[in-house]
Amino acid sequence: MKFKYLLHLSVFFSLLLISSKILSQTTESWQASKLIVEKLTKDRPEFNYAEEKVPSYTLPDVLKTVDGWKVTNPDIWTNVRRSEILEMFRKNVFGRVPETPYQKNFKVVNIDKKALGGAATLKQVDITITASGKSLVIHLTLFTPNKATKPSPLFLLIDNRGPSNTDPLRKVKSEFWPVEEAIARGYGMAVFCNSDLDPDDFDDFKNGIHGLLDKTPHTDDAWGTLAAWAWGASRCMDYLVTDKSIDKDKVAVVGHSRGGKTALWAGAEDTRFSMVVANESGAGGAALARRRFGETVGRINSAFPHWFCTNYKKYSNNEDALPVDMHMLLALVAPRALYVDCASEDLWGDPRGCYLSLYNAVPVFKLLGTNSDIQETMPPLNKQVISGKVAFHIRDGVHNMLLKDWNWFMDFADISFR
Ligand code: GTR
Repeated sequence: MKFKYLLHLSVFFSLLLISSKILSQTTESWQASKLIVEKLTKDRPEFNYAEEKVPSYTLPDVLKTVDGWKVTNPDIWTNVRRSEILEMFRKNVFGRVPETPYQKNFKVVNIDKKALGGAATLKQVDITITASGKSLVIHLTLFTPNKATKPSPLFLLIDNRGPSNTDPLRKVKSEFWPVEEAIARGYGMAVFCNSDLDPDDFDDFKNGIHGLLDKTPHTDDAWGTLAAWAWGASRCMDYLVTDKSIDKDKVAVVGHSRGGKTALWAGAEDTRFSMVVANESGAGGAALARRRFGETVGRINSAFPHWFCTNYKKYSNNEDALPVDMHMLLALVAPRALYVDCASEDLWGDPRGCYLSLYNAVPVFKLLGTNSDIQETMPPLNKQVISGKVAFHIRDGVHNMLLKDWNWFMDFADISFR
């Protein structure tokens, strides 16, 4: 009897503990788990995962021109400051697109008007780029909802994971590109593979689009691989604006991790994208470089020497010398819609650095009249924050892009594209 009573009591207290833990996760500002910090620090002691070890830093003022003028109205932003910042990112971070002329051709190579059991139309479009006597094909796959009575809003994914995640025949389904769910919610879904533009390896810029467009010698501000992928997103957009089933004013560019960095740069360079979704984009994406938390400028430059322009290497272990930080990249999306999100176990990608970057970009969204305002403290785990044209969440779990994330992106698009 006494034993049974004690058993009940212990079950009761365990339940209480679990529910209070769940409650605190859903109501308290997110904090990195101590266990994960310890584990990651042990695995990679040369990198910092501890908040208290973040060095003090000063961010460049996003709303002050190079000549020291305060940006007090949308005109000064649009006509002066935005171009200054874009130029600094071209010169120092992602690199400049060469001005080599090229031809472009679209060819719809397959149409299935009864895809997904009749719910969608599938189109496969070859976008051929020709220059210097060579050509390259970007294979764009596109689903649009058949029940639509007007052109559909659309998500264009930059696929950095390979075609098994984006099967046009839908035999293999992946949460990374949840076409069925998006179609059911009235969204078109398009995808292209980043490697169509440029294989993800360092070969001194010979292969991919570099082989067609690059001038020699490869200058210190010439584009790297991320900029080449972003350029590919724009060539897909060139086709999308011609397709009557798509609302060209409601196209979101989406990317995960290295694809997230790319999506941000695509949105900065090409204002036809009316929304940018940067999923766990980390270093070289949304995360503030000056925090040196998780992946650093030095590490990304040595592990992926082809991603950025050569000038970016000057800032390896020298972050304070950067004339920009990543809040300024996010600001380049304003006043269009911007979604930044992170995963709680992905400390390599510095979730807090991504959030603070968004927080420090918000003054530009505000200046441009988008009614955006977010707190400096991070929201709780799994709690989406939407304010005007900016949105954020930190999802529980590891580095990935899941249906849960996509549902939040679509919730934001439902409001933003209304
Ligand atoms: C990592 C890299 C990150 C991120 C990631 C990914 O190895 O350090 O910056 O881009 O790859 O793309 O999955």
